[in-house]
Amino acid sequence: MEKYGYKFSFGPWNISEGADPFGPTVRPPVPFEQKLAAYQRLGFDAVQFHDDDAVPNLDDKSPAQIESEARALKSRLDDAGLVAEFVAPRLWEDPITVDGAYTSNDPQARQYALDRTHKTLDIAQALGTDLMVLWFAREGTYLREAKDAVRAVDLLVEALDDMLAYAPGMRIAVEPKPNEPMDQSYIPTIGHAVALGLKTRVPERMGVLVETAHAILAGLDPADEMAFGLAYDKLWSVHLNDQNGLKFDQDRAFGMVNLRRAFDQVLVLDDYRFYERGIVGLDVKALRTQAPDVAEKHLVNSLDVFLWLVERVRSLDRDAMQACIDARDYEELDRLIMQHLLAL
Ligand code: 3MF
Ligand code: MG
Repeated sequence: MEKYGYKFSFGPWNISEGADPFGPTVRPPVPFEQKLAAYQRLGFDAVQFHDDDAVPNLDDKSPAQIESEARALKSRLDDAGLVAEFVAPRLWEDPITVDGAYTSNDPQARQYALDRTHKTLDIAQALGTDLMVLWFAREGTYLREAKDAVRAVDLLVEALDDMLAYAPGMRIAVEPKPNEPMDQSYIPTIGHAVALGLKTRVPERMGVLVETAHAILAGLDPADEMAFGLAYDKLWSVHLNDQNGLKFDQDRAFGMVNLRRAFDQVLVLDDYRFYERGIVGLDVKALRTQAPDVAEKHLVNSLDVFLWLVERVRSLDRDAMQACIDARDYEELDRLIMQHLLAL
């Protein structure tokens, strides 16, 4: 299959057991080995990791043990012809980070978060990637008055400066999300994430990751969120998926809810040569109702929709488009885009 110079990734959590807040798992767990084998079969090049996807139960392990397990995993990736795209600390499940990690009111929780992030950075380097992603899951409030939102920004900058100093070879991409699990999350948009990076001591190693669904949950257009990141040369990764309005984070397969919105994302990514800047990451879940034998199709479908849209982007009649823009005939532009999308 023609991949137009793009490389693709997903995380092991994207082959899931289907648990949701109202019900238990509905599919048996797929062992990590089996997930690893799926990457190439499904047309993918790279793996996104949480730190404990790479080294399970890392809180109970010594630095030497963590390092050796990560190195062993790196050689399994090499054997499978895969690379690690990034590693992200999973800071939202431990009881100590119940009220936040870097911005918790509890100094012990903040220290745990930093220590854990050092381990994440060690794992990333052992896996041969220079990118760490931070999704600030529980940084924010359930009760607005419970934390000082100005101090929270200072605490985040302090934490980032610590990480940047700990691992001078690493870049950090912030993945903003406006809510869920928190009511109000700190750093809810790409504008916030870019600004946060600029407040650190090493802004050139601070970037962003745009997730489609997160932008939609913030009431924003995901293509414009990507454009803002691109304009600052900060768009280092994406989590493509889709989202049917303002509700829980659905992680639907890319383009399956709103094709035009997906087209606009591919348009901005392809026009600004994202294939030279980063890997196209997916963050998609199979529908809960799906049986195990079909619960991988959301990955292939997302990848195929992306590639079909690259073809649509590259075959777009730019002269006709420009003529509409010059004439300020946006009704005709609307029609031109729809005709092209529907291949009429
Ligand atoms: C939550 C997410 C996260 C992040 C992941 C990597 C569990 O809405 O999108 O997935 O993508 O932690 O940063
Ligand atoms: Mg994500």
